[in-house]
Amino acid sequence: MHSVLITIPMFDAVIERLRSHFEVETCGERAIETPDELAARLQGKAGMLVAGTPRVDAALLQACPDLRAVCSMAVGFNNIDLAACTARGVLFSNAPDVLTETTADFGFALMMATARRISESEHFLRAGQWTQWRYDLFAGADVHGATLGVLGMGRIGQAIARRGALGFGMPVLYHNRSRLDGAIETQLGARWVDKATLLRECDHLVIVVPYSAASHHLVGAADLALMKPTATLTNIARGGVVDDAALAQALRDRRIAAAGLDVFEGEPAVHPQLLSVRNVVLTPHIASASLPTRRAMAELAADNLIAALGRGPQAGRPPTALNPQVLAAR
Ligand code: 8YV
Repeated sequence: MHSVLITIPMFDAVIERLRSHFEVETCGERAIETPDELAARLQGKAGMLVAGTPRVDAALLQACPDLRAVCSMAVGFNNIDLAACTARGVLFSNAPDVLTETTADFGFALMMATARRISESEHFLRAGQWTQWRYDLFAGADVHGATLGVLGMGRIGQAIARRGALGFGMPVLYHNRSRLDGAIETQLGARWVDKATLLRECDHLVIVVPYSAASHHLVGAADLALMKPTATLTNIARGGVVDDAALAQALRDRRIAAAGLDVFEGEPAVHPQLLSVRNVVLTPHIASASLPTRRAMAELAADNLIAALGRGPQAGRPPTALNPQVLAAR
């Protein structure tokens, strides 16, 4: 029987399911994140179940010669060196699709909370500062009918565009390296524009691009300067896609009206200036966090692990492997 390591706190039912296939070591209540602890606990393990952390690179793989499969319950995999996995014959799978609608719900909610100043007004109320009604008390921007800008038009970007266009009558502009099929653009009512036009023309920008070297600081000071002073920016992509220091400054200077952030450079640390400005809604990387969706993400990672290590009805065919060729070569 193979041994596997679950590096993150996990649903009991998923642990039990994996126990019917493997010897399972769990991490308890605290995720294993440091390379040294990870390497030590991976000795003799054929598989591991991870999420958006820890970093899996050539050095870790070299230190863990028994490892055959790394299965993540996240869709984003910027913590994984996929080429290094493939070179060492280690299968890697992520968890697409199961979180698309839940994450889009959250992106839309965060954008609405940002536009309508929900967090800021709640803090005001809790602080006992609400003494009378005023016509301009936390008056924000409308969402319905405003122009939605989507930066990164993958599955989640499209689900957000659909919500905006069909539910809120929003004209949708988007920027993506590749344009969508014309039929999908028509269905979403979405128009491709270059990045500068997107930034200049949208009222509410939602960022949903995967993180890579190419998307590092895709939105920085010069980009923020193009936006309308009344515009909002929502980031549910990854920390590092937005230059957080530049964003904090733009919020402080009211270069843009407000931001909604679920992801941060260097999270769980948050740039101190973002903590001190009021016109930002901050959440701790929870866009996919509905219980049914988190369970579906974990089950999908387990499906992949079971299939990758040659068990179950899908043996040898992990459903969402990104380098399935390594299995053929075994
Ligand atoms: C995860 C995410 O919760 O799937 C992703 O890429 O960002 C989230 O759904 C996160 O990665 C967990 O580390």
